[in-house]
Amino acid sequence: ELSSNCFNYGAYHTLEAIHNEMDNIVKCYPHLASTVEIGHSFENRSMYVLKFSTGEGRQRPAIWLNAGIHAREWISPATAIWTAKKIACDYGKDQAITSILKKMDIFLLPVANPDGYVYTHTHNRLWRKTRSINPGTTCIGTDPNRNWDSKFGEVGASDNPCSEIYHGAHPNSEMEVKSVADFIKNHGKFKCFIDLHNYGQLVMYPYGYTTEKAQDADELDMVAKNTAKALASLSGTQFRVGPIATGIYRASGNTVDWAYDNGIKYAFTFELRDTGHYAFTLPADQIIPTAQETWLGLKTIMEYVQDN
Ligand code: ING
Ligand code: ZN
Repeated sequence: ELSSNCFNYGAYHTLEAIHNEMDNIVKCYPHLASTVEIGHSFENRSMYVLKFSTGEGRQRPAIWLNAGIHAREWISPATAIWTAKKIACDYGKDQAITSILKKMDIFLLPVANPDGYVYTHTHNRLWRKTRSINPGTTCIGTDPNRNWDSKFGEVGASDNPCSEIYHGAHPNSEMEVKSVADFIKNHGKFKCFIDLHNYGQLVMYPYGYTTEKAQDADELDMVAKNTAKALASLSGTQFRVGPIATGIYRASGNTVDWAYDNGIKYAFTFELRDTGHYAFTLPADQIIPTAQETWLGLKTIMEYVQDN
């Protein structure tokens, strides 16, 4: 409906504009979408989630779509908010998403690191971490993709607060990470977790903390290959597929390793466009093409998950 029409999905937006558009989507699709505030950031901003559900009352199995955990990766929240609108518009029209939402709920967190995201708009476009204070140093922030309670503080994370991959004082030291972890644990029925980053054009699955094969690696690899095929089908964008540790580098305490080790078998990380030319400052004219191809990949995973 009309209230949503003025949001330009082909532009990058402030946190406030994204949260506002989430409210607009709920207003337009009140029987499908609602918002949930799962917590607050270090600087007291809302951890604001869109929930898509067609089931009344009882808790369905669910999918978590995570975006914007790294502040500078603007294509991730932009893809996420486009995806939210797509889910809302296509429900009841597109067979795949309609059938997914008959069985499962979808939770989407467009900006998982709101303080960092705001900082990239106001101070430093290439900020990555949270904005929490580290006692004993002037260096600010923790890498929220090293702060999860899964092989915390091991390989591919730093104990130096000044590092871009600082793992934080302890697992879940970042309120942003703890909010998501607590929500998912309390819910108890998440079957799928997808974390959106850029850049690199990769579809990856656990583990990041070790080069040893995950128990479900063969199945996850098959799903990831089908996902990459779907992603490429729109305009030929090529995605490589593999476990995190060998696909990119080893990284402990990361989001999807935590999800996988907590019983969420279908745990994937996408590195969206590009392969390094524009890198984190992907031009806005690539937002919609990126979101459109990513949607085909996301649907591939979600359709597989609903049947398994
Ligand atoms: N890359 C990821 C990073 O956190 C990654 C790679 C993804 C590591 C998933 C572990 C798990 O370093 C970017 N671009 O952030
Ligand atoms: Zn990232």
